[in-house]
Amino acid sequence: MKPLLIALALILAAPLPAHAHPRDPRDLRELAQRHGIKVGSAVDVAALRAEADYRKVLNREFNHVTAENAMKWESVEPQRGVYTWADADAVVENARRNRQQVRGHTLVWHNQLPAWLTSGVADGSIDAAELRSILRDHITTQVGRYKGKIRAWDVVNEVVEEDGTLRQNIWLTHLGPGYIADAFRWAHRADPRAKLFINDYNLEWNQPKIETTLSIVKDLQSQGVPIHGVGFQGHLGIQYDYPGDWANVMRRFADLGLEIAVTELDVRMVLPVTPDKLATQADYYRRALTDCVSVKACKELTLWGYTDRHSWVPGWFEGEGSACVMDENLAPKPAYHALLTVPRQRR
Ligand code: 9MR
Repeated sequence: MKPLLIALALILAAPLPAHAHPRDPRDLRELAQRHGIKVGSAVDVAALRAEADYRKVLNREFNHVTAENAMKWESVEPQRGVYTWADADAVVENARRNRQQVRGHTLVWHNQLPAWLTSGVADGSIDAAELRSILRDHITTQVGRYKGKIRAWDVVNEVVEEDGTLRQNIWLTHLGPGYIADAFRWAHRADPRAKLFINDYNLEWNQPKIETTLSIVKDLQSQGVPIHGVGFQGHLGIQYDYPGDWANVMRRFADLGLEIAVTELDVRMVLPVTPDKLATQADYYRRALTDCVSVKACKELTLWGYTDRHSWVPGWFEGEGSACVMDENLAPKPAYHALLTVPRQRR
């Protein structure tokens, strides 16, 4: 044989490394397809309306979306009885046109409540009985409005403190711990097909929070309350260790029959950005997706925004930023490419 042919034969005969895929996905939609999961992003409605490039990349890359702020109570009912659905509708309508499923965020939370509600509770003009009916109406109205259009709802958000006690919010204080079960029941009544989630941050690693959240889920299940999933927000930072036990934590919830979602993934860093930090960040993103796809019940991984042009991080953590997979110009960062290389798992 001619040397050239020998070389060719050798190349063709060489086995692919075990993890190799014929071709890595081209974008996040293809990545979602490879793994059989949804890959989502939080949506900034102002950007969705005003920025054609933001809109184009959002709709190209993602098959799932969450309104970053537009479905929160202060956004949808800024004055009592005055509903402002335009922004939330815009997210849902854009999703429909672009074959994206939607996570509803969020029905019961302690933040971004309208002032009429918090001040009414504070000055005593809204008593406990009225507060309970206000919450029921809110859930019924909002879930009912989007019936059939929201795949999954974050029904309760951040209801456990870091020390594992129930969060002292207006709901616990005035309605008692039963507000959690009530919220799930009301949401289920308004849209029986929507998947109903409990959602929290630091649940990736915080032991007291994990144990309490597990016992909330078991308690709800034992009462026959419809709860279908747990959301791990996944707000990570490279200055902290990666939560190495995360996949095991996911499995503990999956063992209760819950669907798992990573609902708000981002990986911040202390500025300035360096190539080393970007490489570490890429590794954190890669590991988060790897953890999700190693657990059969993990069906969604959503980024809390996909571009550093619109990220909550710089406004909340002084001196930190660059938490997303694309930069301000929507250029993919190493983290974006790292996600694309995660091999498919048999699960
Ligand atoms: O990203 C959201 C930011 O624009 C808001 O100002 C902030 C107000 O509380 O909420 C941010 O989103 C939060 C989410 O709703 C719940 N988990 C934590 C997120 C980051 O703070």
